[in-house]
Amino acid sequence: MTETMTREMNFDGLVGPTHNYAGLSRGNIASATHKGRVSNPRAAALQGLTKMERLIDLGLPQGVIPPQDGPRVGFLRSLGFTGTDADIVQMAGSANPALLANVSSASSMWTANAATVSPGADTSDGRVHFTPANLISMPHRAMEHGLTQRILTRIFKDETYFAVHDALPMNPMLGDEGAANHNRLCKRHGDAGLEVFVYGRAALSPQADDPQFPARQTLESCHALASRHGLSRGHFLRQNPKAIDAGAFHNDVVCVVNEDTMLYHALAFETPDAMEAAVTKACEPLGFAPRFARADMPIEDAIAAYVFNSQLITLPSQNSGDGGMAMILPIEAQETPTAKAYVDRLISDGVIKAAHYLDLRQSMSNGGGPACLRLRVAMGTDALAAVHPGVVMTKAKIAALRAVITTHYRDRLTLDDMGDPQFLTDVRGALDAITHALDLPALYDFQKDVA
Ligand code: SUG
Repeated sequence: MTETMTREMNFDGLVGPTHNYAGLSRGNIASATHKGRVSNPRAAALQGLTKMERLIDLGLPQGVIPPQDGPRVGFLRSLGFTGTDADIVQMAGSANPALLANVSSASSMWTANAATVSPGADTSDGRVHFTPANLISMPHRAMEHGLTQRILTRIFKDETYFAVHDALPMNPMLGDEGAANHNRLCKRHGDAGLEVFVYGRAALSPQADDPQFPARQTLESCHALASRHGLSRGHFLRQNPKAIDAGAFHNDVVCVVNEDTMLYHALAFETPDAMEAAVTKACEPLGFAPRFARADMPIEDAIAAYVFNSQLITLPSQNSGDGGMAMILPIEAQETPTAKAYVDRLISDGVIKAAHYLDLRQSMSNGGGPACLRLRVAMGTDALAAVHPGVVMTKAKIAALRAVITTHYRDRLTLDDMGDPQFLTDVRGALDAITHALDLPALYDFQKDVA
């Protein structure tokens, strides 16, 4: 029997040409703080590509997920706007700039929110299961799941290995933010794991201390995900309302897991000792004990530095197997003394071998760090070979996308620009070039309309 090796592949969201700062996400401090700033979509996308390239250089498989199209003219049409696409964006821009900002967001770049992914080692039919997140808590994000599903179905279309579900119903009881509130503990990526779902509130059993800021993920959605993915082991933890009110709008702002290791802030969960004991017990049947590295730096530092919103990755070793772990962090973590000290301690304690600090400031200013920008998919060799080759990143593809971005993306964008018909033309030119580079023809509705 041939042994298939399982590897984790990160699928990063390519930052879209409409990347802007509209202050759309209540409870996300960076989004609120940078509202109205001039953005630089070109720099944002190039920063993202540099991160993808670093992962390739470290020997990890890397994929990309194309941006969504904005402004979403079809959505505006459904609200009663009529005329040509150019008329519609212009009219929406003068009638309701806030609406236009919402339909123009490039928020699909944060692919940790694209879907919840359960690898085949955990599911009853052995396939990798994906549920696109409905993102119902934020109007600008609730528009993503339809196209997300279309994209995932094109990338993971081989039903021998992959099952792409519909998003959960658009009901506030089922608020779902995807992988940002989902972790997986296992010995090695290919082994059966404990899928840990982290919810902000139980929609049907509200509690007196539920947070003031939106608690986007519900317990009800976590149960539904575990059940439709056919999981043998699921564990459900409540986010600490104090963490949400301090700005941890997703659990991945204060916690990161890779294989048997969990790094987290002391305020991420209500009772950290009880959490560690319960999770350890739940891992017993899997034959390993998780390692925890809890940090008690001020929560404000953790949120400003996004130190837990890092990628914790397993490095390949020269002779197959385990080459230890590394972290991909935002540069803000290096600039925040308490966060830097925590990472240094992880190195000296042997938890990680190396820390890579990257400039992702354009995305960070909207509350999106390294972990937000990627969707993790653990797959065996055969499934990996079935991934749509157009989205598998190589040095050549990085170079091709850099050229597209340098040619087509603006280096300065304001909210007023969203209603400019020339901007719509420019955006569509960029998206055409991207779908060409990724071999994903007729992906967007505007490409289908042109017969
Ligand atoms: O949903 N920001 C995103 C950031 C998502 C981060 N993802 C993870 N933590 N996994 C959000 O709040 C801001 C857009 C704006 O304000 O223009 C925004 O949508």
